Amino acid sequence: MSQLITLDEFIISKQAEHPESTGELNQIFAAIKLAAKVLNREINKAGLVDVIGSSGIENVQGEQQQKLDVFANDKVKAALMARGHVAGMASEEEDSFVAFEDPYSQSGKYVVLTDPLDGSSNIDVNVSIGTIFSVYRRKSPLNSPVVLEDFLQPGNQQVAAGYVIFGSSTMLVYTTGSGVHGFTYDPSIGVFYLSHENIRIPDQGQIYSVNEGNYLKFPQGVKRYLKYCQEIVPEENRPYTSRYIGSLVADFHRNLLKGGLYMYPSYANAPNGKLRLLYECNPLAWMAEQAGGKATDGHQRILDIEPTELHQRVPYYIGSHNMVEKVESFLQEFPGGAE
Ligand code: P6P
Repeated sequence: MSQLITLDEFIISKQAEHPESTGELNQIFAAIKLAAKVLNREINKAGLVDVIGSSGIENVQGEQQQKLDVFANDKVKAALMARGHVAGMASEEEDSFVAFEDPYSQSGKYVVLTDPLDGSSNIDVNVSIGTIFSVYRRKSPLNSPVVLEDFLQPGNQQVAAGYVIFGSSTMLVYTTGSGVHGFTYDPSIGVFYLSHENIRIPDQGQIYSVNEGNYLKFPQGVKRYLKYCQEIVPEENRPYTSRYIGSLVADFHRNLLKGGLYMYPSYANAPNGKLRLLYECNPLAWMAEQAGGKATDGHQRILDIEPTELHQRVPYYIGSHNMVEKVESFLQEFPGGAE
């Protein structure tokens, strides 16, 4: 019989392992948890109310903002502003970072970066989507507005990272550097219960996730790796299985639990791939490493990349340790671009 441990109780119990932490992170998690509950309610009735479809606005990424994108961004922002420990936020849906102006927030030690609703193009077709978050200590002095440098920190400086996945059930999965832990939401009483303590990603998996529609544009190493995955080698459990949901959070979550590799390579008209370093790649990369996996841009550790722009993109290979190393070996052996 598994115990009933709530997210709050678990975080407090973990705090005992980090006496230096002052409970402020709890407040940030409380904000994320609240936003997750509000989003869960809206997403679960999306077909019944006017929150489906495009807002008619193009975001800084050049992508059509979905109505729920805007709703999610506003709710995450409002929840974070209300708690004071967060001095500012950067979001996929905001052109620049948002400095929280009230004095209480300006005394906050942390900044939060977020993709408030990843995979939003799937909203209208009822496919899993997610919220990704990444927390840093600010570098600028307390009691002053945050500055861009507070957000342009390498992923190895994160103090907390995680995601909420709105799928067949709603889960919050996070790390603060002491492993990766998953909590499942019980909407009947509005509580997240510990359901996946200390998640470990298998070193080797048999699932690869990539948009093979881009195959002809991929670098040679990726093409060779995909052929490797498709070879019939029963003793190595090949061919692998191809699974691509089109929601990074959903593909990552399945690969985290079962083992697998997610790839978004660079290609001709996307020299840095599609995914954003600060609020998509870094948080999931830390979680992958905390669970025993790996995340690179094909050549270097994602968490060591020094950011230069808020919305910069990077090629992305994340998942089971041995699978990331395998695709890296193909990229090294066949360095050519698309032919
Ligand atoms: P494509 C969603 O827009 C996203 O950022 C990820 O969640 C997803 O894995 C990827 O883009 C899908 O991109 O180009 O394959 O449709």
